[in-house]
Amino acid sequence: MTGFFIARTGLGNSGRLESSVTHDAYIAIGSNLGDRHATITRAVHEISTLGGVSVIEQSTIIETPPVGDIEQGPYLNGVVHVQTTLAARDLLDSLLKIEAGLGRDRDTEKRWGPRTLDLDLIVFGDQVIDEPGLQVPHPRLHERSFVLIPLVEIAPEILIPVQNETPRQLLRAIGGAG
Ligand code: A4P
Ligand code: MG
Repeated sequence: MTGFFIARTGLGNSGRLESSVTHDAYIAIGSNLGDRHATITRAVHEISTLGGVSVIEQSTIIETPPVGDIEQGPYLNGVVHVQTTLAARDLLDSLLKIEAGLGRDRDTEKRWGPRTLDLDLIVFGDQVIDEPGLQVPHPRLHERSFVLIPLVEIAPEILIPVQNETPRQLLRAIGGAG
């Protein structure tokens, strides 16, 4: 659900302009390098301390076989539900900073290769955004069981814009594969 009104507009403690509208957003977390559990725990903690962001629920963290052509170790994956007064772009910028702070180095890694931490903004209320550096809903969300399984656990019936289907329907459509 989106568009929930709270009576406040102004600068949050992040210094960014926060609106009076709260959005339900879902963040997918992945890690397959280093101490995966510790990294994910720290990432969720850092998300919870962002100004204008409240963590509502976290899925179970599951171990998943790596998807893609690159040979790499298994991932831990999960999804976090937040409510935020930030704009999608500001939330993503904060997530990219958390990734960097927890050791992710995009200069040395391959696309879809191993990473200490991947934070993807997969859903941002009912918004559809397709801009350089920001696509929401995440364009591969509906193909990825490592995203859909934890999303189904905490939000089985939300409507995913563009696909116009629920996580439960999308997971059933890929038969748990992908
Ligand atoms: N960007 C645009 N939109 C978004 C968004 N909604 N959320 C831009 C996050 N980032 C977004 O991101 C590259 C750029 O995408 C960012 O700078 C941002 O501006 P990235 O995280 O470096 O890209 P990526 O993660 O390599 O690619 P992508 O497309 O997110 O792929 P996936 O699907 O995350 O694949 N196997 C298992 N089992 N578990 C995994 O978690 N992950 C991948 C990565 C491959 N195989 C996996 C897993
Ligand atoms: Mg990513």
